[in-house]
Amino acid sequence: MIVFHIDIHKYLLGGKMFALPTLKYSFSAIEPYIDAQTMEIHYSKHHQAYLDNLNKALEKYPDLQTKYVEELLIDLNLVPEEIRTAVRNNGGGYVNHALFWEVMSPESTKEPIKDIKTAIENTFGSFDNFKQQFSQAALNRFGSGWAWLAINENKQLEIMSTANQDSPISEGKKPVLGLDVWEHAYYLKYHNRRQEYIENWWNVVNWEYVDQLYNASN
Ligand code: MN3
Repeated sequence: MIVFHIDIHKYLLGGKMFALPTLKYSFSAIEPYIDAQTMEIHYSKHHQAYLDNLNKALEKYPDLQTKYVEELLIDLNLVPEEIRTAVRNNGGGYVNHALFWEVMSPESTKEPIKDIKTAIENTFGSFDNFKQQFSQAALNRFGSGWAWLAINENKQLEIMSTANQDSPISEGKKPVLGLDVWEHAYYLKYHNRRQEYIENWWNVVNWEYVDQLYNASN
């Protein structure tokens, strides 16, 4: 029995087509770290496009529309071959971004709190060590992709990175924190300076939410 994330699978609206999750803060709320124009384009154009293309791919498959997106991603071999790549890219893009908006907040505590704080310290020695390793994973991702903190098969925290819109879910892991390092996530403000984007991003991490997700997934 697979236990899904509470806050991702709510985006599936009772057997209807998938919908764009509500952004809980304004486009300018996490400035100056992420600028309003980037947020607006990222959410209303990029995320919308992943959603539209996911829905389009599933048009001929009403039985798949009633599943959680995570169920489609967890074993892509069960998805019909003709839409497998579309579901991998757009289903992945859909859930990755749904998570990304949630793990950011204008009211960041700046540092981990509660259980996720303890878990990070136990696994990585300190928050600073973790931050360094995670940032390196984000920096080293060649081309487009994501850096993740995920819970692995042994219920251990693990830093990982995926290419394109591949989800850790497809590798049997449960993401609790993700950083989008596609150029569309930072280029307007940071141009080619991915490292600066990554450093600044730590100021907006919603550790309250990451802690909830950690507890719900563990
Ligand atoms: Mn993106």
